[in-house]
Amino acid sequence: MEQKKIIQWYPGHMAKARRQMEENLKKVDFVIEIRDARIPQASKNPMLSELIGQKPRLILLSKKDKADPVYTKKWISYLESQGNKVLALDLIKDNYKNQLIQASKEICSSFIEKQKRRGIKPRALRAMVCGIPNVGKSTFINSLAKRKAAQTADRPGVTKSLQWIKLASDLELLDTPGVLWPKFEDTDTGYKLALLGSIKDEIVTMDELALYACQWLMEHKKEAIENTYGISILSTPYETLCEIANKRGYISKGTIDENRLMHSFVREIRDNKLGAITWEII
Ligand SMILES: Nc1nc2c(ncn2[C@@H]2O[C@H](COP(=O)(O)OP(=O)(O)OP(=O)(O)O)[C@@H](O)[C@H]2O)c(=O)[nH]1
Ligand SMILES: [Mg+2]
Repeated sequence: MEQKKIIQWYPGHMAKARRQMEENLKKVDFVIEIRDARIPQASKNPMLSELIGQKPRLILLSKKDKADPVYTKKWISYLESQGNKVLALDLIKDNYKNQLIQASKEICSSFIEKQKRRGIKPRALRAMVCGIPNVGKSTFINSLAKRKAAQTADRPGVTKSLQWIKLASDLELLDTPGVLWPKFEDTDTGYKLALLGSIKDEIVTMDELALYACQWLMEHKKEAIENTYGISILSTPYETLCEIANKRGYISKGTIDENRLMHSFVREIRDNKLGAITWEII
């Protein structure tokens, strides 16, 4: 395997996204931070804590259906032990509106109490959704809004009015999610983000991803490979992948069709053909 490289990717609109996020944050009582349940640490938004300051935060672990349930439990306990309110969800299939309203009231309880003490009728709580690319922000908003929430046009000179989605008399969501980028603290984080789709495929090659994923699975979950492909792992990721190619018949003109092999291995991981896997062991 070639030398691991550090993945560097800082899109130009990051500063703009941050500014927008700061503006929107002023208008909400709390933040719903979506992370991918398969990589709860790597899919974290490093700037968020600094940006939200003292505002309460609800961590939503998305794609629960694609993560290993044993590790999802462990991650929830860990994040809760750090003082967070956490929900793990399948954002597509679960019906989570009531759970969400309940959790929102819990994390904003002191604010609600304060208003009551002052004799003010508590107004609807306001939240904004944020997270790194591809974690499920739009899926979440659209499913709660029961419609395709309006996408704000990115045209210069147009003042965008904020749109709110009323979920109940006591909870409103800002319909534009905040996107911030993950921090590639180390090479592993970058590979995991790319493997699960939060970094564009052009940044890392399929060969790199397949080799990385195969090595990780050989170290942490070899049965996923062995059971899925009906092979025994070999001593290196490349040899193991070649074994898969032979088994699958990814052969072209007498040699292994590496392109097909690497692409299909990564696609099958993304499609959960190797089972529900959490790529961060806790
Ligand atoms: N299986 C599964 N897929 C999900 C879940 N949530 C979202 N997805 C899928 O993940 C992909 C990304 O979802 P989006 O809602 O577009 O993510 P996003 O955070 O809005 O992404 P950006 O707009 O690129 O920042 C889509 O293909 C969704 O269908 C989930 O809980 N389970
Ligand atoms: Mg989106």
